[in-house]
Amino acid sequence: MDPFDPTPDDRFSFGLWTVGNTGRDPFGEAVRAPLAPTRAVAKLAECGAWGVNLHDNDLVPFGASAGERDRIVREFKAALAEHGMCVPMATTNLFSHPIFKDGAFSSNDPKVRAFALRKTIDAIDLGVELGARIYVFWGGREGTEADACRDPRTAVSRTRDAMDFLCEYVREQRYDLKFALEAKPNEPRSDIYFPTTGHMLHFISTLAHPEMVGVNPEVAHETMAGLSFTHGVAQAMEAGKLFHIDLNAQRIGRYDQDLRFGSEDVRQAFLLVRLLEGTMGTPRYEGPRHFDAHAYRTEDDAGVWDFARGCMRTYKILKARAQAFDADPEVKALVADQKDAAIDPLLAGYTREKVAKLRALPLDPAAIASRGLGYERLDQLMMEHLLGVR
Ligand code: GCO
Ligand code: MN
Ligand code: MN
Repeated sequence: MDPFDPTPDDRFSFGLWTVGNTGRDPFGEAVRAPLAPTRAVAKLAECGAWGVNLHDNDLVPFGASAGERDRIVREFKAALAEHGMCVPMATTNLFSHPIFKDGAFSSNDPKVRAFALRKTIDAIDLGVELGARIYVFWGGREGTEADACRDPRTAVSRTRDAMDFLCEYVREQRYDLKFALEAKPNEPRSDIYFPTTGHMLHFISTLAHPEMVGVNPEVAHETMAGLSFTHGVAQAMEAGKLFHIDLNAQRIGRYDQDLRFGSEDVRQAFLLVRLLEGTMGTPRYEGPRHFDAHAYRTEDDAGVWDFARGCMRTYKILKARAQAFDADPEVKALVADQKDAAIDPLLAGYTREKVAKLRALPLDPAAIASRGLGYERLDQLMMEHLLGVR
């Protein structure tokens, strides 16, 4: 077997909306036929994926009757069982229907907010019925063009009300479910509230049940904001808040491209996989590796599965490259932790005595500053591992 072929142990997942993307964009019609959810399950399993995620309406069309819903869910569950696939994550579509044209939880209209809350409660029930343990919130329409329409603080507090309400619902139902908040700076709105993972991390600390809520950072979204995705993910991991992740690729300064994982900015993709896999000897991310991306509009059905296989293969290739990089003795020497038994204890845990000791340390700024750090060599070693010559 090819070592880069995905297996269920890799915990790779795709949204129904990703492989099901029909290629519609603001300038053109669909280029691919809609993909039946049951076929998505079969094909993803065949490609080596482990899980499939969904919005409520990816599976059950908006406005379906209770009978229709039950039939669709029954058939979907049968497909999951037949192909050994699971549903690790579920979410709500709070952006497609015109009722959400000015947001869902942040809308000025209490009727819209009520509808959004009710729709999410039903979608949580659906997700839990399918076995989901993570519930994602992406507020695509929660933003503005005409920014005078509301005090942005109101958007924050209304979102908090909704999150607190829904956390209580989950607790009361005794569901084993955690929430993961997904930030995005813009698109489809001119500005979306909570534009980055950092904004989300702080917001979580203001909730009634912060322990139930983490983040779902997306490569494309943080990159659109011009930020280092790896740094954002690292901060979430350090805070114990990386509950889920949306992997794809994106070039800075563009619309949300949702490209095949690793197909742009291979360095960032490498550093991200290195972080998630803990190849530096650091704690590993144990959650699903979810791809929120889609095939180019140039592709037919076969191209969709090339896309899906490509996401997973690139992840595994980068993982192998990261392992080799961190096992390289020259790299190890360059990144080795510097230890100083006399100084290290002075740097944490404030006491008045430590201030005196810090003042008394013989530190020669010019001598310290004159030392080169070898980062040119380090970065070149990374390039050589990445390019496969080392
Ligand atoms: C986007 C988002 C979405 C969300 C999805 C799940 O930019 O369209 O990334 O794909 O991830 O709605 O919440
Ligand atoms: Mn996105
Ligand atoms: Mn996403």
